[in-house]
Amino acid sequence: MFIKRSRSWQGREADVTPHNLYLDRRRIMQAGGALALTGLVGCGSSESQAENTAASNTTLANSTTQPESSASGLQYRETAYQVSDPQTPYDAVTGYNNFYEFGTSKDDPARYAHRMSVTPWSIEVEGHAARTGTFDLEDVIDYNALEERIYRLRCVEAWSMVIPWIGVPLADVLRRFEPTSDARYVAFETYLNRSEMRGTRFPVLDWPYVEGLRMDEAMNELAFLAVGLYGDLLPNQNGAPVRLVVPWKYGYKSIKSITKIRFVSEQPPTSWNIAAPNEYGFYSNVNPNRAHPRWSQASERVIGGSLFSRRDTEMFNGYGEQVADLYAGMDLIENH
Ligand SMILES: Nc1nc2c(c(=O)[nH]1)N[C@H]1C(S)=C(S)[C@@H](COP(=O)(O)O)O[C@H]1N2
Ligand SMILES: [Mo]
Repeated sequence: MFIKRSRSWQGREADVTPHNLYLDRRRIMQAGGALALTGLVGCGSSESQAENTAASNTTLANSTTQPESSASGLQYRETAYQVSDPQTPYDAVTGYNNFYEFGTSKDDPARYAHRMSVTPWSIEVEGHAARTGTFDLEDVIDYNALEERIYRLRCVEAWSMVIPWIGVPLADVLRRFEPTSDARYVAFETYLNRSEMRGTRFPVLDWPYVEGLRMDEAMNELAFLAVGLYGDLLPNQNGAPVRLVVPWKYGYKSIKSITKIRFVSEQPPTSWNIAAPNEYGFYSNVNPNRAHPRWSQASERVIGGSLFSRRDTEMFNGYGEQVADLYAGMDLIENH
C-alpha cells in the first residue's frame, strides 16, 4: 500500500476543503456518484500515485543580481513589491494548488495539469475596446518588460502563501487594447479542453472558469498578469501560460490560464459567485472582519511554515495603502 508522505506544509488540522462544502446533495449526485464523491470529500489523494507532477524544475532562483536570468531564459527585473514574510517553498507553491479543472484535491493540479497544452497560446479580446481580435500570447505580454513581484496570496479557505511572481502590470496590457468609456468591467475566461482537464467531468463549477474586475481595480498598480514564478515560466498547475494575480482579493479572483479578455459595461458573472452567491461575492476583497458563512476569516494558516503556523489576516491582505481608495464609501460587508 502506498503511504502518502506528509509534508509540513500540507497541514493536518481541519484542512477544510471549503470550496467544496457548499455542494448540496443534488449537485453531488449530478457529479456522478462514487468517483466524484471521492474527490469531493478530499480523501481520494492516496488512491493513485501513478502520475508524475508536471513540475520537473525545482530550481530556486536566487534574487540578488539584476536583471535576473534563469535556466528558462526568463529575463526580469526586481521591483519594490516585496513582503516581510518568508517566501513559500517552491514545492509547496507548485504542489499545493487550487485548479479545479484538474480535480479538487490539492495535489491534483500538480499531477494532472501537464496534460494541458500551453503552446501555442492565443487570447481573444472582445467588447468595448478599439483593438479586439485574437492575439498570440507573445503579442499580449511584452517578455522584454518582465518584472518580479513578491506578493502575499490569501485563499478564501484561510491559508496563505508568499509567491515571487514574474509578469507585467495588468494595466499595461489592457491599455494597449484601448478600452472605451463603456468598458466599466473586464471579464476573464480560463481555457477549457475537457479531454485535457479531467476535473471538468464534474459540475463542481460551471466551466469554463470565469472571473472579472471593475475597470478601476484592473488598472490599479497591484493587478498583475503573471507568466512565471521563482524565476521560471509558470508550471501548468499555477496557471500557465498566463494568469491573473490580484493580491488584495481572495485567491479565486486570480484566474488561471486565461484565453479570453472581454471589456464589458455590466458586472460580469464570476464562477464562485455563481456557485454560491451568499458565500462568494463579486468583490472578494480579503477582509478579516467578514466571516465566511462557515468559518472565520480572522486568521490564516501559513503554508510552508511549521505545522500549525498561523498569522492574523489583514484587511485587503495588507495592501490597503494601494487599494482602499477604490472602495471609499462602499459597505464592504454588504459588497463582499
Ligand atoms: N481557472 C481557475 N483559476 C483558479 C482556480 C481554479 O480552480 N480554476 N482556483 C483559484 C483559487 S481558489 C486560488 S486560491 C488560486 C490558487 O493559485 P495557485 O495554485 O497558483 O496558488 O487560483 C485561483 N485561480
Ligand atoms: Mo482559493
